Amino acid sequence: MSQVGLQPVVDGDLRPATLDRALALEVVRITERAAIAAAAWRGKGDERRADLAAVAAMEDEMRIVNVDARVVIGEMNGDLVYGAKLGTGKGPKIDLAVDPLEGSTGCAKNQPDAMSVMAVSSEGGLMHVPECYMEKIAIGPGYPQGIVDLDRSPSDNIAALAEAKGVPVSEIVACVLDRPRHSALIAELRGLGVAVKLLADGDIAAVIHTVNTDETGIDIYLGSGGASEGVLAAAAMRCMDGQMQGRLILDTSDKRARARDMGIIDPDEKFGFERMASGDVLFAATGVTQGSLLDGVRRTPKSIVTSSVVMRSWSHTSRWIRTEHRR
Ligand code: VTB
Repeated sequence: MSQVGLQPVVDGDLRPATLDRALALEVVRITERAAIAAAAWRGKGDERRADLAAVAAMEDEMRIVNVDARVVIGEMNGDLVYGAKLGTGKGPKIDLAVDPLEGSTGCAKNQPDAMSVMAVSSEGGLMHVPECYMEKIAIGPGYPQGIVDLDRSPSDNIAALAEAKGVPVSEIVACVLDRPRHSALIAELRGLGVAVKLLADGDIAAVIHTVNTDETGIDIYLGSGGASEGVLAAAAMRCMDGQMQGRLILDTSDKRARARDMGIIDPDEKFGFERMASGDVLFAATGVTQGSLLDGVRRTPKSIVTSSVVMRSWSHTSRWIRTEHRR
């Protein structure tokens, strides 16, 4: 069922919808299946097997979906690598960004926030990125456009954000991945009096959390994380309101060459989420371990319960889905 020509009900994306909206449920089925497979490896100390289980489940579930899909953001190797073709091949051409197990370390240690993630777009609607880091900045809705920018210092961005929010800098909460490469950033933020929330993993969820500050307490996401996770977060941001920028860290000639092959000519270019996820987009995630965004997979004697979110850029809807799967 195509919706070309229709208008979104509320405050949505006025570009034509090109994805069948029923696909939203298919995508959730896939992340649910991958999350359940990965959950069997929670706390077993084996990231690789947890990841392989999620990949195999995602790939297997895609076999019966009537789409002609190609992976544009995928795994380093295996069935979900860049360029892999998935689906029955009979339906519409779509592009996929997949992270079957975001936070595999957290899954292996049974720590919070591991989840299975997938974004779908019309063909050409998701940016291709090489395996590298991406500098990221994200804030929620309600601020003037461009109030934060990767070209400004963290201090300037925080000052502008605090002023726009009408609070002292000491009331701003910034989320940053807990990595040695962020020590200068964390010191700068703490020097300003910012409350820094350090993450073990999972910057897709952290970017999403900036959109809902009243519930999460998080005002801003800052720092570098995986480029693939950046595109997936951008797909979620396309479906919500908020601001996000990303810039690839192309610190070797090899990465710059691979980026060029993918159409990124200027290695210093900043990308808004609109550029990283420019098509009609769906974003879905299912919790593996208990998390701040989603509950983890829960097993009862009779069923397996999953918790997911699926978002659509065209209508700007976010559906929170609790599914009971009979054993
Ligand atoms: C982040 C985080 C992911 O990778 O993108 C991070 O969100 C970046 O890589 O959950 P480093 O671990 O090298 O910092 C993950 O941790 C997934 O591996």
